[in-house]
Amino acid sequence: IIQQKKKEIKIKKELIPLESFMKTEFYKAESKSLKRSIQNANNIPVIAEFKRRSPSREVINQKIHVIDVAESYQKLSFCAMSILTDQHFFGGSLEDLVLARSKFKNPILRKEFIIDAYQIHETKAYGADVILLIASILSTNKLKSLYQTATDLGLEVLVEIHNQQELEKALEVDAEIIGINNRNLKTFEVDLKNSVKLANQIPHNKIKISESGISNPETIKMLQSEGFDAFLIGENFMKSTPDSFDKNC
Ligand code: IGP
Repeated sequence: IIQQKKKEIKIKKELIPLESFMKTEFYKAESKSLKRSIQNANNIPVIAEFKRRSPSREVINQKIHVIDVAESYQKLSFCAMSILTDQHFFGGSLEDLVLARSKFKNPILRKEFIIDAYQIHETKAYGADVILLIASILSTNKLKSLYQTATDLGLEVLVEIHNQQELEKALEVDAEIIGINNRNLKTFEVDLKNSVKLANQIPHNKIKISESGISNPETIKMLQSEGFDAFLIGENFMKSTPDSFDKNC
């Protein structure tokens, strides 16, 4: 995935200079805070994801339209929406951010393999509010500098971890929002026990998000009792139709 990203970024940098992002309306607008949205939620804080397909599942839902999904997520008043913008592996696009923005009012998280500051300026120009930084694919120094770039632009950062070593990286950059991915990105295996063990080592002042493989209220209750503040859910919604999302809540 990273090799593919590097290639894409190189081509994009030649086609669309970074300066052109700065002229967009979204770039000048204020970004919404995920932290505040989670803290002020009056229901269970859910970050609902839009994802057409993934490397672990070839087809999740190819027919569904991002605008319809954003509208339904808005009606269900989810505290944030996450959008996969990777084309090659997830079938997403940057345009999905703009389309979702027209219907969804709470913060939008750009789910992407971010390895270059260029992608962060791009995120701001396409109207998303939060970026994902995956600790496993970034050195501590790189994580630090990308985190800083995002913060300078007014974007919040969700730092994703899966093990102890990655947690240390997240703490070193003083990440305010830490996501524990229940799914191992290498084996695609979901392990909630691993997540709970890690969560107990995160200081209380951090926002803790549990990501992946969540499909029932019992799991959410258990994770809440272990101190998780919010839940990132994709497939469980995406495998049905927008008018029946509420049944999957
Ligand atoms: C959503 P799920 O199992 O509910 O569809 O998972 C989300 O956590 C998952 O898409 C994800 C992801 C990622 C995808 C978490 N971290 C990093 C791509 C890259």
